[in-house]
Amino acid sequence: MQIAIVGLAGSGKTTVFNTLTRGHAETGGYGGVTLNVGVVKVPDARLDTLAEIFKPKKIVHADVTYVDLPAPPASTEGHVGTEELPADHLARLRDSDALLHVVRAFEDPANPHPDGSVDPDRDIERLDLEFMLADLAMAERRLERLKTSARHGTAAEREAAEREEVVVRRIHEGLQAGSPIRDLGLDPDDEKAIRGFRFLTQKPVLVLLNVGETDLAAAPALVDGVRAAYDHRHALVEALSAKIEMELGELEADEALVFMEELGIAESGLDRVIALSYRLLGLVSFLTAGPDEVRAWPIPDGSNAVDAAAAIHTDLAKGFIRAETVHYEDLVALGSMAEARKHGKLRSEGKTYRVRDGDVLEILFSR
Ligand SMILES: Nc1nc2c(ncn2[C@@H]2O[C@H](COP(=O)(O)OP(=O)(O)OP(=O)(O)O)[C@@H](O)[C@H]2O)c(=O)[nH]1
Ligand SMILES: [Mg+2]
Repeated sequence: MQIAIVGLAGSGKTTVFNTLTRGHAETGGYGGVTLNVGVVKVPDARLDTLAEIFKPKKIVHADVTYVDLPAPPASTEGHVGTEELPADHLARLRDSDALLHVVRAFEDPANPHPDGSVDPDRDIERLDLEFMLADLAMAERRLERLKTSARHGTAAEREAAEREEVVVRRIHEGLQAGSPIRDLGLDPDDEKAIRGFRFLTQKPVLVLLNVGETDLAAAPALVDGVRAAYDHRHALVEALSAKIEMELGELEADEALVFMEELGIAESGLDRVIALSYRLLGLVSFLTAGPDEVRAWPIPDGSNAVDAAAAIHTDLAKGFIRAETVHYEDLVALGSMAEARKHGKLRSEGKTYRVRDGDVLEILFSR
């Protein structure tokens, strides 16, 4: 699973990327052009608790890949800025499963906003518009081509083309009226018909307001205001001080606590952002635990026991017999698999069992 960090130039994308990945990519060159890629472990305290019970050789977290992309050039008459990104950048953007939209909300006289003022609502709208223009151009080209393909091919091909045309036309109309695709409430069949286009405004988005280090106290009110104005589906709004988080990440744990106390902040916002982006991807984690490893496995919410088995290995899905299942809370309360079984908390579930976040599974299968 991959999340693209997007935003206008100088909004703090690379600082956020460094914070998430504990990396040291170069920041501050206004209008950066490099692409940064990093893998982030999803924090999960349950793994540590399970490790105390199972004493495994290793602990494996779920992970998410973050891609830090340069801002797209602004569109002009006849030019769609986003489409003029280098091909590999555009491919990364289209291939991402969700967007982390970084918005400048920090004041810094030494580093003034190029538009003369800090205005998150304006900046959000500007990048959203760029992505809507990119999707609109794609939809227009597609409709043009469908005009011919709807007249050719077999009956089944013509029917598929007609169905696709209905969806693309709806998207086109929505975009022209200023609605991102994520707002249209497309059903799964519609989504399947347009999956190949990897539209940008269809991806779920987490808007991250990058607030100044001295403005943290005002952040909740700012978030509320932006949320109220940003009334979209599959969209979350949060705030973070990227600069503080980056500095915190470079400190030892005890030093970090002192620094946080000085700043008057109770918790690091970083784990929250990672957890939120995980949720944004529609993922939940099931867990496996044994003497070799304790591990979190990401699966789409709604997956069944065979999907979970397949996430581990295709052989487990092919030869699936049943999934011995206990919920994390029950396992920890009872202290061992044997106790969980004794108390009737260890259940045998079949193929169609819908796996819940925090289920500890042991897949039984035949070779
Ligand atoms: N004061 C302050 N400065 C920040 C904050 N976040 C980022 N900056 C500064 O803003 C400048 C731009 O940050 P970057 O992280 O490079 O922004 P970017 O979006 O990656 O920029 P480009 O890649 O050039 O578009 C750098 O000088 C950062 O140090 C913040 O929370 N407070
Ligand atoms: Mg950058």
